[in-house]
Amino acid sequence: MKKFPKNFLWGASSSAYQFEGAINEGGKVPSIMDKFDERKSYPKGITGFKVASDHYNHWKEDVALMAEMGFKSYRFSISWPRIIKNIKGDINPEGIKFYRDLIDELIKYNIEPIVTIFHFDTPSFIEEIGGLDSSEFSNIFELYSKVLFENYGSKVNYWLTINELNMFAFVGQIIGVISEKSKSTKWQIMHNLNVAQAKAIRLCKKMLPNAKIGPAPNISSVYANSNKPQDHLAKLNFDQMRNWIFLDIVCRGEYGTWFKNFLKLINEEIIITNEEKEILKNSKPDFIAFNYYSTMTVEYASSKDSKNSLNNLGDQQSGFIIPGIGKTVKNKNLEATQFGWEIDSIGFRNTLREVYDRYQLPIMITENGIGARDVLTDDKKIHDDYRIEYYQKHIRAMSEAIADGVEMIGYMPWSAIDLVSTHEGISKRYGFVYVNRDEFDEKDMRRIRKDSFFWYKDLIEKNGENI
Ligand code: BGP
Repeated sequence: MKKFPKNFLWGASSSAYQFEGAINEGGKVPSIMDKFDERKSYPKGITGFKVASDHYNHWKEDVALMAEMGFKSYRFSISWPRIIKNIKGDINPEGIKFYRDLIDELIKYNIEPIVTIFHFDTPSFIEEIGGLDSSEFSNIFELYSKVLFENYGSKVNYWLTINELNMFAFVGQIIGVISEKSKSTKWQIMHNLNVAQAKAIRLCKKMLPNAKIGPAPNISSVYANSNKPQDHLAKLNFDQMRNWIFLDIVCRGEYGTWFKNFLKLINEEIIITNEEKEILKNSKPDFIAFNYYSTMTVEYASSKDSKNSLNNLGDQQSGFIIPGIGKTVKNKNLEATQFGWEIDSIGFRNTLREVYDRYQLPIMITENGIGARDVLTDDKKIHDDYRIEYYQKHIRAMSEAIADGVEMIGYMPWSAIDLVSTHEGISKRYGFVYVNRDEFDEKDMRRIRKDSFFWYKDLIEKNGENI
């Protein structure tokens, strides 16, 4: 095993719409996420994002808890609809102040702020130009990025462009990031997002030459379900579709031949202008951030195999069938969480290795973690030994990847403090800190340190040497 670098960024993550609540406070305008209850695909019987963990009103206390754990970094997103009021780009000073105070508070504790520009919460005013479907989207996104760079550029050294751009394409409907009214194909939307990302990178380099910026997709190794050659081919295809096309476009500046052939196979076309090609070619990131939860296992699916289900209603790893290419299957060698996500710590090492071998850029982990139904005991404790075990295995795997030669900057698992899941409510908890509320009973929102809180604090203190 190899030691973690001296300035390794230990910390954790969150996203604005899942954590802040206060959807109508502080001059914030609506986002696509605020309208979760109008969405057909949003499950009934679970809470939405109106109140979430009320971080908007608990941010000082929340940062103090992060500092107590010894965080070196905190990855959070800025809520676009809290910063920009309308399609003209008018700025909301209260929103600017909220994140300025948050960033200052983090810096006060020597916690490096790692800012995601856009994490799923598209402002509703974007609908006025046709939403993510519009080729105008990237310009509006660039203007918003400019406001962030102007206001926080002197204090933020690490920027992340768009959270899980690849998951917009695959599970966009279930997470709710792609409007149910959307007319474009998901691949056109994906392209619009890639252009928006490239414009933000280009602008960051121009305005903040000392800052670093990277993408933050959800990446995972793909396994073939058997050693049949056609299953291996399915693996290669899913690798491309799920992972590499999204990293190739940002790191290498163009879509590979595989992707062009794939679009023909599924009878889809995307419009790419020459100007966009130029921008994509000249906007390379400084590092790769990615989110890792599990791996994917696939086998070949013949062209007669059921109908195309790229419109997945499963999750990041399951529920896909593409006739002539392959389909996802359960991996019998892996155990799963209470929510059915397979747990694969060796897969984490494998994924780190693959990404580093392919792009040779430093890596930051911006999500990893276990969603569980934590139980608050009578003496007000949470004995989340399963979470500790999950982290132990994954952090050990990461140290082994470092020994393999992977260059790592930091580890920010999901999530710092409990927050609301994308579509499974507050009962699917991820935090080191428990938030005392249920799906519909908001109780007192008290923050309670879980067992994993003390474990992680100790690990950070020892810079991971006790793993
Ligand atoms: C990632 C998202 C997060 C987050 C996490 C856990 O895909 O970037 O926003 O919520 O997954 O997923 P879920 O909330 O569905 O359990």
